[in-house]
Amino acid sequence: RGAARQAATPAKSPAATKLPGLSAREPQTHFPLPKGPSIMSTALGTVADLPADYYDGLVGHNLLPLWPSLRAVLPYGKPTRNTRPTLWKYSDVRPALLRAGDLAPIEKAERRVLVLCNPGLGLENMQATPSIYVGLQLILPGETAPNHKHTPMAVRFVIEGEGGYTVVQGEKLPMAKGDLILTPPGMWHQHGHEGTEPVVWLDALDLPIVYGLEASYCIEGAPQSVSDPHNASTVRFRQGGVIPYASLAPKRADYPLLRYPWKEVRQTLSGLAAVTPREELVHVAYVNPETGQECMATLGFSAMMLRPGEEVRMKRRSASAVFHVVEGSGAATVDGIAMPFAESDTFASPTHAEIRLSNASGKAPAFLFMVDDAPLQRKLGFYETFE
Ligand code: 1HN
Repeated sequence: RGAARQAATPAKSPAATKLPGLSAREPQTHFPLPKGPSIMSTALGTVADLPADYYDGLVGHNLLPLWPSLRAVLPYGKPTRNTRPTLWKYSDVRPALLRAGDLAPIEKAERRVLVLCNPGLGLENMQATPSIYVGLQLILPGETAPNHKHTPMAVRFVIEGEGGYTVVQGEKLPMAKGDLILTPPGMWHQHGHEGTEPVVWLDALDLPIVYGLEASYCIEGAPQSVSDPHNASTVRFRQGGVIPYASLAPKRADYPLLRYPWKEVRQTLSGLAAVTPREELVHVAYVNPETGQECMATLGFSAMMLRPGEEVRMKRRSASAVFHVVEGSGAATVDGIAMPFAESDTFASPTHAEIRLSNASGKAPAFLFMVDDAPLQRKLGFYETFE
């Protein structure tokens, strides 16, 4: 019976196992297929408790019984998490990225990126968390990355170098360290570099979600010309709390602000720190200035300041997250895994994680940028925080 059971395991689709990269993803393996006795099974037991001919007959018709797998897909109390708390040190990534500058000419590569892959999710799936793709992108002086648009949304968070810029729908968005630049779904974007030193930024995309929906694709376009050299962060939304009068009645969900300068965010955090009790996290959210709501539909962006010597426990949340160190050094402990961080390091946290953050310095503040999937979870109706 046991041998028959093994043979009855549904065959993997040949296409799914042969293609490299994201295509190697095998949806069947996202939860364990019933193979034998398992504490995950319901009271009715496992596949081994079924007559072999019955099980084989089901599989032959592309059917499976739910009850042996129910606990696996719907565990009690807390979701199953394969995402591992993972730290990517900039001191490891940077030299490899600079070497890619030689190995991968931008004309051929389109985007020169090293992807931060969570080992718990399978490196080939290019997921930092189940919903969040993160890569570090290098552009060298004089280079341009061609114009395209796609269904996943993207943001850039600048790590180093001056003179880089992105053009989004004709609006030229200069990039300085710590600036957040939005590339909403379906909007044309291309990158350029007018400076003299390498420019590196972090890309965060909802690619795993959109790819999982089998809805990820792009369209190439002719180079954009800059129609708006004044990006909205310097003109229409120069200052938080004061917006163009016409924005009081926004007509539709839109993206009025595509660039959030770090200079302003850092000042805001420093101001907020002065009035935030010691045990509370100094934390701001990037929002749409017209609606006051999250600026993108799926992923959320926020920034936090760890005051000198500060050690905080974050409220446990149902969202997964990626943290990037803008300034300072310290340590993160995620579900008991300690990850000492320095400037420009990046780390991932699974859903429902216990997160502690500490600033190693007693003199200087530390600043972190965070990407999470709380906006999507809220829309799906299950976002939670726990005491
Ligand atoms: C993309 O369009 C960019 O525009 C970077 O710079 C990384 C990763 C996957 C899919 C599209 C970019 C990307 C990407």
